[in-house]
Amino acid sequence: MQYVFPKDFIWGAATAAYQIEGAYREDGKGENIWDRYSHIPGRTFEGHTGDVACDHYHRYEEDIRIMKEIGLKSYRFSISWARIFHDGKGTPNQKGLDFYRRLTEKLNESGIKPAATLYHWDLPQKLQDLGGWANRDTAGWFADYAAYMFEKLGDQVPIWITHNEPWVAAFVGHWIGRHAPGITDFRTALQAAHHLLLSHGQAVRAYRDMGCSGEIGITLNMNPVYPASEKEDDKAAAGMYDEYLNRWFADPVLKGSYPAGLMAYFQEMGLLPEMDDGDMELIHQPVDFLGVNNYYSSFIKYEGSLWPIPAAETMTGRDRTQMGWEIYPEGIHDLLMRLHRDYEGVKILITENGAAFNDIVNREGNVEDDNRLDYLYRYLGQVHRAISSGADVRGYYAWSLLDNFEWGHGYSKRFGLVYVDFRTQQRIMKKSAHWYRDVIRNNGF
Ligand code: JJW
Repeated sequence: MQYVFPKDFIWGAATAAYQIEGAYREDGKGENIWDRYSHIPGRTFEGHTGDVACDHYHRYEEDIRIMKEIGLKSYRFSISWARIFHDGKGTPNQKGLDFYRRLTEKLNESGIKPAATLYHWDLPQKLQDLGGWANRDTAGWFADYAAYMFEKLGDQVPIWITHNEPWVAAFVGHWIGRHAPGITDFRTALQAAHHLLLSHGQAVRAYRDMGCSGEIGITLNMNPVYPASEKEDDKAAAGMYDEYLNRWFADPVLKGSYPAGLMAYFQEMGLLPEMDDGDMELIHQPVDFLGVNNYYSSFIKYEGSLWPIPAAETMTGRDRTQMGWEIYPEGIHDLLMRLHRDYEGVKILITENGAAFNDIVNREGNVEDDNRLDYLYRYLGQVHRAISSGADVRGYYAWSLLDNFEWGHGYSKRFGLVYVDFRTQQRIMKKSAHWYRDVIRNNGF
């Protein structure tokens, strides 16, 4: 074996509630912003929605059997807030909670550590009607929901993640407008970003105050950022883009401040969000780990006209996945080393990495996804290289366990280790899943 991983390395796979569960109005679940958004004509690929998705709500036992077959040590999933609180707050819904009790008890019986994400983009619609993440009160409602989950599920869940990719929730949801709630206002996005961070801090504080014994962190989408050329303009644009994409969330959580360059720039443009004294202190609580989602790298060129960030991603001619994301395995190594250096030995869980490809079921009923296997092989090789150089990486979750609802792309992008036939709900372990099983068994490859 070329790559042997540390003892007790956490081998996992990840999913999210809206992307797999279906059962969108069963057992007292309330409407959330993705239910609303996906039903608006033109918002998603061919009008796809998460109404049924992988029907995991009803098929979770079969899915856990597949996880056992792969040999997963841990399974990362998310909790649908509107299943627990129909309106986001108020009276809890016992049936919703029961589902996550059944799921996590079964996982533990199967020797699979549950890792629960509290917010994976599916805000209860009733809270959106009150202003959503642009409303400061939403942070408090999130903390109340989080505390309720810690109380009811704390005995089953050893790993908690407050938020998944708040950058995407804030900026793709409120500025680019390609995700729910589909708002296109930069100031709103920056305010939402601040409240997402604040809600993280409040939830972590609740976790500590309740004396919970597990670990808690936050998951950020991060790309290593490189200038597209040696030109000074491109270097400056890359620095700015890095502050925007990576540091806008990582610095407050891990250092207690927004990055200075972009802070000054937003101030000059009159875009700074409203914040209270003490917010930063609350956001800057010790976390037990940083969750990192990485798929690709950003090669940045200066783009004078692109408001408000005059920097744009460019292509470098490398092979791409079906998402159009270039395959650059060295990027994850560079990212991990950078985090290790700039956030002084931070403990990292890679909470997502993976690739979408146009899989087909062959005449023998198999899915021979060599392209995905190759992607995982090369990225994991670079993760190993970073660990060998000192990065404190404790685990790796492949995105995703199952093919699922890829947001605006609907079911047209398959990220799964396991193929899902969305007409019959048949599951087929792809070649990559069989390979991953061997990797887990051997703790390396
Ligand atoms: C959208 C960029 C405009 C998911 C996006 C940027 C602007 C054309 C995969 N991670 O399904 C989406 N994923 O739920 C979480 N990572 O807009 C999990 N990043 O587009 C996976 C990035 C992403 C994105 C999606």
